[in-house]
Amino acid sequence: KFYPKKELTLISAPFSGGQGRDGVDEGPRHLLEMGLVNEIEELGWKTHFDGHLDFPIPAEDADIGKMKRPRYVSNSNKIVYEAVSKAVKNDTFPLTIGGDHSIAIGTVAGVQSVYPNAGVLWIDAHADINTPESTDSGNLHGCPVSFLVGLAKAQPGQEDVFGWVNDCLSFDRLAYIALRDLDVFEKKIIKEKNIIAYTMHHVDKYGIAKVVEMALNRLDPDGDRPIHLSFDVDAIDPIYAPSTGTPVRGGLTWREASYLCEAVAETGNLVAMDIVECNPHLGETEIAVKDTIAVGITLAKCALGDVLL
Ligand code: B3U
Ligand code: MN
Ligand code: MN
Repeated sequence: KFYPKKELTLISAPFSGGQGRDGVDEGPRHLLEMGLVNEIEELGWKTHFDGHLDFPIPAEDADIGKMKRPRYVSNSNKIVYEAVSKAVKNDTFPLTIGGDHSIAIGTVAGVQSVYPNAGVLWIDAHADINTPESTDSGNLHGCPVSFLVGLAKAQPGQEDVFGWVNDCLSFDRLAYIALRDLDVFEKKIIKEKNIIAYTMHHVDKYGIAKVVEMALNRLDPDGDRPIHLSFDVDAIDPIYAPSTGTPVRGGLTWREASYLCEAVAETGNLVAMDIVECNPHLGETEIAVKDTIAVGITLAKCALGDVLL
């Protein structure tokens, strides 16, 4: 239904300003070097790639409240937003590779600008829904969802650097899978707003196939909504994807993660995908890094129809 021409725009967002660890901005280069484009093209997707996005560092970027590097994160996300919305408008599937998960402010807002009823499947160990007030770390990769759903509001007298994001996503068009490391505020808001959320407890209880089915049924009851898959590799167990900034034990297996992407591909409604938080500086061994990058490539392939006959 979507993208009948099977054309894809690869958007490289080598951005690490949403958290404190160097290296996550090297994720895209490693994904490319390991053959991402080739693998995608072998699945029949004509792939456009214009090079890595460039994110200028602002001369002045003092904290705003607890937020670290707010202008850098906001300005960079405007660039991601433009690239993603342009790709969708050109009838090409935007595959955005990060970079840390703060770049999903731009990817989700960009997809929503063209498909304002799209649902977002957020696959992550974390809910990334802290507000600028609730965050303990001040890292904006823990906050992107709060901007998208309109929970984050500039305080009186504060510079409103994220004002442009404009609550583009409603709570009922967001679904989480693989959660297992939530802050107190995040748990509270998920319950209060009745957000669709499947934790690893649900994956254990029902199995991944049932969980994906339930999540999709609630996110897209009539089966006609465009779906944006935002995949944080820390959703996957660190046994398989160790090279990431905030690994949490007890995550998805390689097959569960692959199945999830395949099942979303099967709906025919997938319109965009993000793969974020691969940090090649963080592997204990070269094999650990390679495994993590290989997982990223596998997720993209599964979501783009590999394994479906
Ligand atoms: N919830 C914590 C930890 C965290 C969120 N996202 C990641 N880590 N990757 C925070 O900093 O907001
Ligand atoms: Mn995340
Ligand atoms: Mn995460």
